[in-house]
Amino acid sequence: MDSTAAWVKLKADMKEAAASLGIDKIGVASAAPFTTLKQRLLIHRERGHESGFEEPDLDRRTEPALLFEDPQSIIAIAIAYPSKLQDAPKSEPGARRGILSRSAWGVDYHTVLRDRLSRLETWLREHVPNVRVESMVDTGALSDRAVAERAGIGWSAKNCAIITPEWGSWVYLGEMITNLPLPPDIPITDNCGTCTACIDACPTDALVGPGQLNSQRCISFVTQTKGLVSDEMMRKIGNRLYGCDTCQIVCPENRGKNWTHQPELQPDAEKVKPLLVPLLTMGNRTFKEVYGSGASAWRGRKPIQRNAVIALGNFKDKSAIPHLAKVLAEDPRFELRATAAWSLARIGGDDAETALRSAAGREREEPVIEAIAAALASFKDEASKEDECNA
Ligand code: B12
Ligand code: SF4
Ligand code: SF4
Repeated sequence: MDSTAAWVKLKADMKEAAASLGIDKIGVASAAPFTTLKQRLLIHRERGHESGFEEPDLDRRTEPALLFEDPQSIIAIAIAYPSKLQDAPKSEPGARRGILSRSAWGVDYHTVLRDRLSRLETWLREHVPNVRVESMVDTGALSDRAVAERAGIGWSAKNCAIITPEWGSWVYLGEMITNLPLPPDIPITDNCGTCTACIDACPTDALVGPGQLNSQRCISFVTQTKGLVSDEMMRKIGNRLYGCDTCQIVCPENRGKNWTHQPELQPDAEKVKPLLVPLLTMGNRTFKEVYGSGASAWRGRKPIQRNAVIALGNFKDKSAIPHLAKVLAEDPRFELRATAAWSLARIGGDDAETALRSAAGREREEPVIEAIAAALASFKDEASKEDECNA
């Protein structure tokens, strides 16, 4: 195959076949270097706004030719996922629940997109036997959003997401570098206009400008860290166990958009909105059984359990005190014990204070000793406030 018309036809046939391959949107980008993105990524790094989850080599991030011999085009795909939980169990006093972000509902999207990319590869091979491809989803060196933007999948929005006119921003992205000179698509016009709903709604002001995220302040990032979390961030995390959807939920482009046609991506309500107390003592084996096939498991169980401790504190439900006291007394991980101290103080009351005092006598690890001291000091502050009120 060598004439331009033949490549135009192949691309048209591929677009027609996409739905039957389980792909919701497909586009083609040129494989030229992403020069302006490189500048952007440099500024992002200089400002300290990276998360640390990105590929560190900015040349590899922006030059497809460093990843693939003689690249001719990049095929970008998008798969739509659900945004609404049917029959969601209620979070009630004595039975509080946390929530996983929509990006962690159903089977891990990496698995699903890799499957769709491999179907696409098979389809391409049937038409061009000597095709060469290199597929990637999320963990590859390229910026999935920059590729999708260039391939006309959607525009790069103020909340940083790629928004497609058809599916909103509830799409996962993946791509395939190829040796096929497919004609590129045209990028889509930005439709954010004067709207700033996402920037206004972000609980931590992590969106420092349109399309500019300080990842260190993004709740999605913080929920995926393994260490101790600042007091400010713990308050803002609310009951999020993994990820954050706020800047997408408020987006008018997502209004009424909920996609239920990809079978693997449909949520199990009990898993994605689980009871918090049982999570505290969930062993590794059970965690792997329940969450192992989903996208939230990649950092192991510790961040999710720490976030469950935080959520119980934020609910200020006194029935959680004995469970948090047990974490403080018995959990072998200092991050969980220190966080439990914070949560007990946030709930407050005599039982919480007693649990903290008894732990203070036993605890040997410095970060936990400090967390207990800070928690007990907050009781003192409360008591002196009460004195002032009663005076
Ligand atoms: C690191 C990472 C994170 C970090 C940092 C996110 C960020 N915004 O940078 C954290 C952990 C916070 C995160 C969170 C989330 N992530 Co994430 N993440 C990534 C990852 C691995 C790299 C992103 C990256 O390099 N960011 C650096 C920024 C600077 O570059 P970029 O966003 O890639 O590129 C854009 C900018 O450079 C911008 N740009 C270019 N030039 C210029 C110039 C100017 C002046 C400006 C303002 C902007 C600008 O345009 C580019 C295209 O949009 C990608 C997968 C991948 N390999 O690309 C997934 C990815 C971006 N994440 C994704 C998702 C779903 C999420 C969450 C929604 C998950 C959740 N529910 O919690 C949140 C959303 C948070 C948010 N508002 O962005 C999807 C996005 C899908 C979509 N429709 O856009 C991706 C593509 C994974 C995937 N394959 O589907 N993520
Ligand atoms: S994911 Fe949450 S914390 Fe991060 S930018 Fe969006 S609203 Fe803000
Ligand atoms: S909320 Fe408004 S500004 Fe933000 S991404 Fe959606 S349309 Fe754009």
